[in-house]
Amino acid sequence: MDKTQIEKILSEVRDLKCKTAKEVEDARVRLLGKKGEITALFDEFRTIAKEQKKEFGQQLNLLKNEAAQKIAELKAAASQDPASSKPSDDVTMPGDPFSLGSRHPVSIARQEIVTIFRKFGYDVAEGPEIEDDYHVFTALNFPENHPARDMQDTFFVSAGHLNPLLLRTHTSCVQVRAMENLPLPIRIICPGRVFRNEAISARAHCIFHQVEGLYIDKNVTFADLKQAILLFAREMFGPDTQIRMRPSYFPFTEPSAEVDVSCNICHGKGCNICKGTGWLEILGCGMVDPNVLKASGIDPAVYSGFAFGMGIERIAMLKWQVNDLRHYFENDMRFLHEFSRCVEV
Ligand code: 2NL
Repeated sequence: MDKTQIEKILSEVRDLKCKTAKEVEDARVRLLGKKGEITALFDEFRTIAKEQKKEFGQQLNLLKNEAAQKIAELKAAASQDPASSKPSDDVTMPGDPFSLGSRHPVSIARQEIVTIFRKFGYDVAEGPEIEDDYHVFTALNFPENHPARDMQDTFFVSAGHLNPLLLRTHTSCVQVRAMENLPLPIRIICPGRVFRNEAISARAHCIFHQVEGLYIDKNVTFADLKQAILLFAREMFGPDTQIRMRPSYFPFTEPSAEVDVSCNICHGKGCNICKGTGWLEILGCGMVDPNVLKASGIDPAVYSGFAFGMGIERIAMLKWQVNDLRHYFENDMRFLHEFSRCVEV
């Protein structure tokens, strides 16, 4: 046994570099394994003279400890390196499945409403969300001092001049532009987002969605309106659905009505959804006011028409018995996933 042999292995240990876990294991076997270089030195140590044992014993122990520590360090480093070790994954395996998103319930309801009216021969019209005062209020026969024109009810984008810009409070403005620009007869529905300056609650939100409809032709009567609404209600809520109309008031229609459908949950017996009445309000409607036709250049002596408007969130609440409007705006995944199996038409 000689010193240089021990020093040579020691410097080898200090310079040792391994990339992979396999290289580390090979080095461990070569140095410290049963037939390893350091193990062999320990075997030789047993045979040397007593007086040499102290000196070589210390050096051998140092070498063994340093080698073991170095191997441990290299092993830890190699296991953190993703490129190391094990064979790569089987690239021919099928990928992890990822779940498809689903449509938002408001989107499903809108699509259903639109599809029903398309079947009746209505076209879909869309328009800007930022509108001017004329197309949202003046052309729709809103009196100059109507509260909807107030800052309290409407979000203004620019104020202080004659025709300020604002966020539309209904989609009727799209229909006004259609009356100005399209040839008669007109039969359209206008789905879209609308904005009202309201406190957020279970029943109201400052942003919501509407579908409005408009039909203008010669000899359009209130009977046509009633039949259109009845057919829509039966497509939307089931073939046994009944409707009733209650007199109402809107600046843009005369006469005006609010429409209820028979409660499809208790079938008239009375439940907490219909508050014991057996009826649920779904929309407002009426015959287009002659002033509204005139404002857009249509002669009310020749043409007449009906119009209606409904809140999509409200229809969706009734259809799926959702009791708080805010669910539709919070996008809680647990709520949205409830609609992943809803079939679209
Ligand atoms: C409701 C009531 C309604 C209309 C909207 C309309 C549009 C034109 C002319 C006349 Cl261009 N009317 N739209 C008519 C009656 C009612 O909406 O409760 N909406 C949520």
